[in-house]
Amino acid sequence: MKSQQQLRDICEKFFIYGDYLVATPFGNGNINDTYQVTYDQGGIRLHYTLQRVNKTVFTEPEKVMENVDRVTRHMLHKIYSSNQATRKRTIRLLYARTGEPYVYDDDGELWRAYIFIEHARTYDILESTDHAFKAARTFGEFQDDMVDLPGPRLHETIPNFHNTPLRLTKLQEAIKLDPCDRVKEVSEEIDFVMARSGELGRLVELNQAGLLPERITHNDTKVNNILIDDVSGNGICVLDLDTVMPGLALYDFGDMVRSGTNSAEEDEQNLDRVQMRFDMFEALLRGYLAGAGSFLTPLEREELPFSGKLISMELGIRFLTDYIQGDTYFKTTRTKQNLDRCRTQFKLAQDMEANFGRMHKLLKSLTGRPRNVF
Ligand code: GN1
Ligand code: MG
Repeated sequence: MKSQQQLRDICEKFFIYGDYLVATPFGNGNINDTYQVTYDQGGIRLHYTLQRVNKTVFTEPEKVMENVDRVTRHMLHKIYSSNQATRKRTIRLLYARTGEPYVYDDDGELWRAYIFIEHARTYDILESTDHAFKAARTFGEFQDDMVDLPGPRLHETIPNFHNTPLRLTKLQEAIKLDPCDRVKEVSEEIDFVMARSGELGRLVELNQAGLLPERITHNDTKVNNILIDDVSGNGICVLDLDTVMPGLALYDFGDMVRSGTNSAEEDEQNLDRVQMRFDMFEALLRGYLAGAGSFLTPLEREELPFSGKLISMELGIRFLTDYIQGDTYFKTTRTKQNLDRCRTQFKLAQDMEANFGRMHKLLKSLTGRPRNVF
């Protein structure tokens, strides 16, 4: 944890008008450290977001920042060229005295700062179907905005991030090593994964076969990565752009379904509370098609229901691997938190299996009709 003096020193490296007052921890991301910083400018309090990029997870943080800089500038350009009232604000990086959109602290850690967007917040659990629709539409619009991002290809900030079969291989390696003697506690979870191992490669294989296109995707479309306007309830912009890179659109939709249909917290311990909410699925599907419908191919549409289950399995596998390895990747605040997180994901995957036919029926009813559906 950094002291106020250290945080102030970091902030001073950026061009920020006024006097530093205080920095307070902000949000509940699993990877980076985030602060809200308050400045006094001529008697008025202004806020900024300050973030330390986790260099264990992002081993080439300058490449992350090059991507984020290009993507945020492109989003700004889209706002200028669009007249939609819901899209007046977006995240904007501050530039440092060096001219770069980041600074380094004395420990060699990379920090960035954003202008803070006021009267807006994020939600861990979707509160209404209207909220779900708007969140998914905002993610869909983001993908749509990225369709014409000028080249070159973005950096892969975490290679193979959504390569689900490789995530399975990593789990199997962790099971073999069993460094913390935890494998004996998780045999049920391992069986659950192995019973579904045959379908984990489905989207990656379709991509390799040239049937699913690579796009620029967000790759972390948890619903709390959408900023919602306090007054209108509209999605303002997407947050957490570290993993924006080449990827498959379906993993983005899947992660919305995984996080947005969940009736409980991601680390809920009482699994009876964890349910896949079908009404939220419907709203997410409608919202996503409203934002991204113009470019999705027929096969991408067809695989939308499967994508939610696939990424619930993938993330469950990642949480399980981290638990077996001794909780070294995802931040934890209590023991077994990663195991609880894994179990919620598998419960959701199971619910989605049970609802698969219904999801497809809904999809057909929405995409089967030629026009004015969304
Ligand atoms: C991490 O930082 P955060 O909480 O937005 C993770 C995602 C997971 C998510 C699960 C770079 O995202 O992949 O889906 O936790 N990000 C990275 O809550 O691994
Ligand atoms: Mg986040």
